[in-house]
Amino acid sequence: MLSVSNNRWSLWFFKNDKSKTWQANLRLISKFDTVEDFWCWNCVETSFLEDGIEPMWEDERNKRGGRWLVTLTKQQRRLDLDRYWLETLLCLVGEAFDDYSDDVCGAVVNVRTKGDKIAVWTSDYENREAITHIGRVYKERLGLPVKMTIGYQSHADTATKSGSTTKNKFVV
Ligand code: MGP
Repeated sequence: MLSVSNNRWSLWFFKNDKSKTWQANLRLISKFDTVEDFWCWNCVETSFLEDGIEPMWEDERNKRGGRWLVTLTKQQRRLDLDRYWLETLLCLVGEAFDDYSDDVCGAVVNVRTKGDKIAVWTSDYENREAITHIGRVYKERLGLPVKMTIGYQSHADTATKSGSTTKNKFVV
């Protein structure tokens, strides 16, 4: 739910885990001064990372990691961006990736004139099993067509790329 107090909005998520108390299942996702902030129209980048992880390649949890990258066409900003970003956040807070949720460091949205991007960052580009599971679940949760592929790239490759694209380590 979105709640408001003192003109600040808070986004809360409720995870239905019967083994926990109702209050323990309620999680504060984030606070925003305006609802527009949440939808990121006024900013160029929004990151949603686990507490203690900074949204940069250099962070200890990211430096051997990489990202599942979803690239959007210009038309998709209007059609899909909000929906994809919300679904991405719900995947993270709801630990949608089962036993591999611990590998997930966070998610980042980049709003760019050349085409927006949404990515899920994970901590180790050598964890093939975790990465492919996360990629498959993520693709399904976004409702991407089976024939559309998404790629996983290591941050090391992204940081040292020379051209405009980074080679994929995995594809689903
Ligand atoms: P970007 O903002 O992730 O993508 O990186 P953008 O703007 O779409 O550009 P493109 O390169 O994908 O076409 C833009 C630039 O910001 C990078 O080339 C880096 O110089 C810098 N940068 C981005 N990130 C995520 C990092 C980071 O984690 N660490 C450092 N040091 N620089 C970064």
